Amino acid sequence: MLKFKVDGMTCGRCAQTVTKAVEALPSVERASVDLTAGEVSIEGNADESVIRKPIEDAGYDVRAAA
Ligand SMILES: [Cu+2]
Repeated sequence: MLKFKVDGMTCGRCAQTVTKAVEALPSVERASVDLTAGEVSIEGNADESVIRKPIEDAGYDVRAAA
């Protein structure tokens, strides 16, 4: 499992947007957002470079792998 710190997620709608954006990747089985921690957890074998783009395209900042 991969975890990323993502900036800018403030509510359930943000969480849903990020989850959907990441789950649209074929290499991602499941994504979940922890709003309190500002983290996105990803199951699957996607790597960081692939995950980054859809999250940033959705308007959020990927800070680092958590
Ligand atoms: Cu929001």
